[in-house]
Amino acid sequence: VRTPTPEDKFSFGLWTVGWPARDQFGDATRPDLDPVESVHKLAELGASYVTFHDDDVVPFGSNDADRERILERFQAALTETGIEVEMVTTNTFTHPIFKDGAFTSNDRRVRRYGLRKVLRNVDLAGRLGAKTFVMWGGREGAEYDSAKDLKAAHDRYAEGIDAVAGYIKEQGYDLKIALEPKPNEPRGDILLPTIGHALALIDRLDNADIVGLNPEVGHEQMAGLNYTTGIAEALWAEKLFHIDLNGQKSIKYDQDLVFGHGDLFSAFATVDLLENGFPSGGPTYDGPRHFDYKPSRTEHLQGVWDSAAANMATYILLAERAKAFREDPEVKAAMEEAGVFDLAIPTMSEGETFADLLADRSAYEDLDVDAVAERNYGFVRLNQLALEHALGAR
Ligand code: GLT
Ligand code: MN
Ligand code: MN
Ligand code: MN
Repeated sequence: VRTPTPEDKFSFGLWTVGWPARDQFGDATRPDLDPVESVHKLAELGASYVTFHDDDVVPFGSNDADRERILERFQAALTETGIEVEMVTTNTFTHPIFKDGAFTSNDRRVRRYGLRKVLRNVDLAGRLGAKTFVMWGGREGAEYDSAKDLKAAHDRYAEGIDAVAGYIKEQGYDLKIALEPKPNEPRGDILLPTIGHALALIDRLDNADIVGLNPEVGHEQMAGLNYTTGIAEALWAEKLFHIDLNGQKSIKYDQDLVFGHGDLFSAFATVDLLENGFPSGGPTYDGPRHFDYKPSRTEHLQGVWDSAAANMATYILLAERAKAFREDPEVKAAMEEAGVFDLAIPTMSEGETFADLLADRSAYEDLDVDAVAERNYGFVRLNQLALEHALGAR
């Protein structure tokens, strides 16, 4: 596999490689990593960007002087390596104050504290030149349906997001918000569980223009959904502001595996869409290829860096295979036969009235329904061509 270049736009959350592998059932299996060391190591491996939560770099509760000193040292590492911060996010889930959520906690004191913590980090995002501000509301939810006024919860969620967006505009930052859906874990049920739910809420915001999505592969798959279809809808709605790539094997706890180490063939389709776009054109994603995974608990530091490199290698391989797939004349012919390009033709002609449609006997009265029904679409053959390309057999 070739080595990554800046054109690949690879990006890593500092909380990914920095996870000391403490889980629900067991203690940490690795030492804490110094974010400065992570920046250097990721730069060596070929990444171009890092992302982080406030608390990943500056320990929760640090005073202003300590915070400034830590940030200056961190910024020196960025300058030294050329690594840029493309996205910043806020941790509103670890400290016990957030046990009932931040923007949707039943306790107004928590909501106001959460908003302040987020705004503080929006300022940091502005200072570091980040383009995206991710909001993953992992604690915004409940275990019990009786625990929340769910109408009020959606009001408060929308209020909080609109407030952050309004602040960004007031300060004049070149920053967009990307909401990250997840169906459950750590809460029993999380608000905005999927891409579709989040899109529906965004539509009703006052500041919808700067609010979009950061969909994560595993989070959609935890809900049994197709990630590629999900990000396709976000692209179509011009709301795919950022992505979290990783791996997940079916509906179970959030695995955060290396990209491609879950549903590999689905990962192929995702990369094909990201790299090559829709078959008949349309909005494309040209933002960072951001990995949000966890190096497995069995791995020590060598395994951390091996797994970071594995995300990028897998993406590069799939991008090469997806390019070959789209360029193959046999594939183009199979897509043609399958009607893939015909779907881009509007169903009613330009300027056609309902009267015209109703008068078109060929569309209904004279249509040989049984003959049309006999069409062979050839989707299986097309899928096999995709699989053979994905496996490098063509
Ligand atoms: C947390 C979560 C991730 C999100 C991070 C951004 S926080 O690690 O599990 O999926 O992307 O807030
Ligand atoms: Mn996850
Ligand atoms: Mn995660
Ligand atoms: Mn994520």
